[in-house]
Amino acid sequence: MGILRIGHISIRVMDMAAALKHYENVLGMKKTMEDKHGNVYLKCWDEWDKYSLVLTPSDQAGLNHVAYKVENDADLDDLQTKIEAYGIRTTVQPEGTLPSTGRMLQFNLPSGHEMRLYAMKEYVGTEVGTQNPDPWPDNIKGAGAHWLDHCLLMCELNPETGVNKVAENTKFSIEVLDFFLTEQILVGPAGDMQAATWLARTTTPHDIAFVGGPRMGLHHIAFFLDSWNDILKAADIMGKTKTKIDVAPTRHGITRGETIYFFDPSGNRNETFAGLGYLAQRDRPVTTWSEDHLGSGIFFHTGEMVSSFTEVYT
Ligand code: M3P
Ligand code: FE
Repeated sequence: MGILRIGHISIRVMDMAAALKHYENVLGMKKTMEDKHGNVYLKCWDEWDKYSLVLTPSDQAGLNHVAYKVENDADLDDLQTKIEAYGIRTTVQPEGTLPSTGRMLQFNLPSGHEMRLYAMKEYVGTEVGTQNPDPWPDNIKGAGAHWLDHCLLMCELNPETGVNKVAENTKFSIEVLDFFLTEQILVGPAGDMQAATWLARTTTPHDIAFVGGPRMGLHHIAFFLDSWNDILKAADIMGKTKTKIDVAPTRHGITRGETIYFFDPSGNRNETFAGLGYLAQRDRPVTTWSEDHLGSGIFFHTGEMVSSFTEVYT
């Protein structure tokens, strides 16, 4: 079957204690493990595998890698063949390279971002279990995020030189990783340059997204909340905890998601994303946003881009 869903994100943080406090108290994640190198592993209450976020100590913020879970171990061999045939080198990291995790197929997207695929991660169960479960656990902290939802990677885009890593990543993700395109922003004189794309493997509007910018980087990691009311409550928590908000609660035209953007203490951008804007079916026609409607695509209410939003990232 290939890729199932996003599995985890590994990011760098500059102050582990502050980062942990943020992901526990603002997002509501729980620490499940720490390794001998000081890397900290966390999960959300509604997730069943051991971790979805790895924090690694560093003197600089940013992305180490993003990992997606495949259905069967043999998918890793199939995908390795396909990725190599496309002209991208891969390596296989043996089981245990990351704790509680099986072997990982490692490669770089055309944009340079490191991606890993794995089939096995230790099952620990959700906070409510599987036997006559409550709808939510009693010990929810902060926003009580359900799960890691998606990531958005900034990819080099330079119309002058013709470098467009958004388009390259999109082509690779569709042709080799079997993602499907749900939405795109097309810009340029002919309106045919992919400046941003949203792609899915599951039935949510996106499991990964690529946006063009001056350099590659991590734009944000997003965590799922149920409803607009949960978004309001999450913003209340950010106010109470003096969390730096980038964009206060609003709605995306693209994906129809309800959103807040904010930063962890190291400056990694987070998003709380609510509402399954629509059921993303494989045969759904691709939604296109033109350059003159870009602002509405990103922030539907104001229809205006916020410059810091695309200029600041790790
Ligand atoms: C989302 C989303 C950008 C658009 C972001 C959209 C960075 O984060 O979840 O749909 O331009
Ligand atoms: Fe997002």
